Amino acid sequence: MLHVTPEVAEALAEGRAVVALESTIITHGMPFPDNLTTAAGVEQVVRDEGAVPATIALVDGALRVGLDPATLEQLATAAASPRESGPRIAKASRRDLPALIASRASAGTTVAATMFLAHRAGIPIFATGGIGGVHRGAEHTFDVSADLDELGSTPVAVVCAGAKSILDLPKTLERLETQGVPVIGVGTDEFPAFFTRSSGLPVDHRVEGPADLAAVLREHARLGMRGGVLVVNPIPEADALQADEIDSRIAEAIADAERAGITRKDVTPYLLARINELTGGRSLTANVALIRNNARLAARTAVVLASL
Ligand code: PSU
Ligand code: MN
Repeated sequence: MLHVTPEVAEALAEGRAVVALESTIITHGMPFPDNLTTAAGVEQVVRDEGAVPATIALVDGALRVGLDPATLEQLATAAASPRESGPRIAKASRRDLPALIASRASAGTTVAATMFLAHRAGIPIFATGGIGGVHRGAEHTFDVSADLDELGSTPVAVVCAGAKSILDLPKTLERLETQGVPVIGVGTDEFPAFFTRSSGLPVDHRVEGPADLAAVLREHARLGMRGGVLVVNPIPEADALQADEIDSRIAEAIADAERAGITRKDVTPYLLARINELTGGRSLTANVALIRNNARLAARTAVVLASL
């Protein structure tokens, strides 16, 4: 069922380094044209490190692993705009795949859906910006991203910059602990808060770079563990935002979402777009920098893993 590009298929068959990349970040995470330049740039970062990028998406009912530039552009130009009443393209978490395939739809795949598909394609490592998690107020709404359950059940390493404080980070970490997901800090003792390097919340294990990280991933694989590994890589110092400022913009965005009655799968895309507006685009610049930083780490780690 997977349409894997010849480049990705050959790399996998030869045991070379491949890095999976998600596509909801393109369709629902950033505005056009920044989404397109970012997606293409991130693929180039992976290539520059000697690995093969495999961006995963649903295109006209086909599950694609590896996208050509024209398809990347097709997804990017269909990106949802917060100014429109409804998105022009679907956001597919794992559970959305069967119905969207049956109706020949196109969709960006979330972290959960991308992990699920990467694993089926045989790709053990995946880079993104931030994961979904337990939303603030989840004790009332039960809004917990399917990303966390996928991390608990699918053996793929996800390299991210932590999670945005649109989420309840302590509860997100509790959920990961319950699910048996190792959270590995790279060059940090703290769980990073996406736009900032620290959250005040400790990670249990720290590594310093790709070689140490690959060793952890290798042991995780040798143990045959059921779920994934969450690798948290803080945003580079030079690109980080001021904590007090971004926290108040995030609080405003959450209040706006409540006032506008945004619920369910629209919550995260709405908040990302609103934060971008409220920061005058500075959140987007930071977002691009941290994704590139994560893609670099994932590619370097994939190269070490391929050599083991
Ligand atoms: N967080 C971000 N950027 C993103 C997303 C989350 O900082 O682009 C996207 C990812 O694709 C993630 C999804 O898997 O949102 C989570 O959505 P939900 O909260 O509806 O599960
Ligand atoms: Mn949700």
